[in-house]
Amino acid sequence: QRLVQGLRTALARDEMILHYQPVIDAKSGAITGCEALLRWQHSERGMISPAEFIPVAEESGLIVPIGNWVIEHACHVATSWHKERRISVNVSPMQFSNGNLHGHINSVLKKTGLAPNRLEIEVTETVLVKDPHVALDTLRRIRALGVRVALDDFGTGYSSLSYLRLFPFDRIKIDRSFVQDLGQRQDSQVIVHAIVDIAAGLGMTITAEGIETTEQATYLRQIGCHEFQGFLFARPAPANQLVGVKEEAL
Ligand code: G
Ligand code: G
Ligand code: MN
Ligand code: NA
Repeated sequence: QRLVQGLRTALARDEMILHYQPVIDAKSGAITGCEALLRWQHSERGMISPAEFIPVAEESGLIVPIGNWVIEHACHVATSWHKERRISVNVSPMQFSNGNLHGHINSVLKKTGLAPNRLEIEVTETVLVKDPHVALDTLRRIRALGVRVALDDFGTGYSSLSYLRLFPFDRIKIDRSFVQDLGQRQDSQVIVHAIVDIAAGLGMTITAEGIETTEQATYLRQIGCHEFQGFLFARPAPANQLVGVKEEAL
């Protein structure tokens, strides 16, 4: 496939870039961190979405070197930010099974000097499905470094609640499909409220993602959601174009 060929040389050609989307405190509106989101600027096809090329990178195994680059680049950029701001990085299941994820993170932290507690790894529960023992061992080692671990896209998988018992996540991110239904569907309101109560009861921080309306933000704040992320506040942007959060959104 042509995409695979292009992916093989994308890093060497400097075609991979990271955009950053701010995450804000639900009460104060202060930026608490940013999520790094990978973009591929293809020489002929222009910007290709990760939704298109991440699956190809996973099938071909190229996600391991690309994912390693994402971690190193994101940590390097974050060292120039405000000392309180966190950088969140998405990690694919294959990075757990192939390659030495824990060792790579450790060496990147040493090399960049980023405080471990400013790095957060976002995993989806698919990481835990494939090989739970290997994944849990790696997650524990990463967490032992002082790095935070978040469960991404929460609510979209199969047995989400059992994963909350299996591993002590620092944060859960409520999937945007729930957030976007909040105005239309009362069942989504009930489910999101329950997720927030469970996660808070377990001592986890809750981030809602995909917030696009003030009504969604108001409801989420009211039920005790801690942090917000979404187009309402800020879109993903290159590091040098990161601007403040839209005041009128708060
Ligand atoms: O940014 P966007 O909405 O286009 O991202 C689409 C999907 O790609 C999301 O599920 C997101 O988690 C994933 N994604 C974005 N950047 C990365 C990355 O650096 N690594 C991995 N594994 N997935 C990513
Ligand atoms: O799977 P993950 O949660 O990592 O995906 C993050 C993706 O969500 C990114 O591709 C980002 O562009 C997208 N995103 C962020 N905020 C919003 C939003 O408010 N609305 C929509 N539709 N997508 C969003
Ligand atoms: Mn994510
Ligand atoms: Na998500």
